[in-house]
Amino acid sequence: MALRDIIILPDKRLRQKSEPVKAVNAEVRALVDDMFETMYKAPGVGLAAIQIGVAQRIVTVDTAKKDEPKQPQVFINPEIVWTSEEKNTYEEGCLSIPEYYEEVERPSEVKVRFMDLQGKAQEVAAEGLLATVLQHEIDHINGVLFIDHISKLKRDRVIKKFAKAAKREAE
Ligand code: K1U
Ligand code: ZN
Repeated sequence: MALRDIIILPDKRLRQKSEPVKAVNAEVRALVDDMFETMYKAPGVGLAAIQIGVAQRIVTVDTAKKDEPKQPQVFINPEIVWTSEEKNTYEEGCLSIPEYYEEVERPSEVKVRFMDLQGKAQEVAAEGLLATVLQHEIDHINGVLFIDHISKLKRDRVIKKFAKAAKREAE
């Protein structure tokens, strides 16, 4: 296992659409191990492969609370196949936009089709935090960030702040 660097806004790779995984092989399993190590270390409740610079449609999630046993979940080529009419607002964060949190409204329930680590097709019905995190991560593999769901004023402000920080670091 290896800890990977998480890429940060304004890195252009975050706007890239990830490619479907063709076969679940040893390379994919090793990448998933690295993703969990990186996600737990951050710490985060989710991670998309593109956040460590790998443009493959792979997502890891663990929404277990601190006092609960770990509940690692892997979603390969995840696809939202149903969303509820009912909406839910959650204060989201993003490991690629550190220390910025904002309320985002999304469908409160989703059904997601995906492939598991055995390459078997699966479907999950998610609600609560899992539904929010899955939508956030599936956005990542489509090059969409949670700030795309907030007002333009707030989005422009945060993009400017991170662009300035990146410029300062490059100097
Ligand atoms: O994809 C990511 O950037 C990870 C992100 C996922 C997420 C969080 C909240 C709502 C939607 C999606 C994070 O995990 S940010 C860190 C975080 O929320 C957290 C960290 C430790 C404990 C609990 C939450
Ligand atoms: Zn994120």
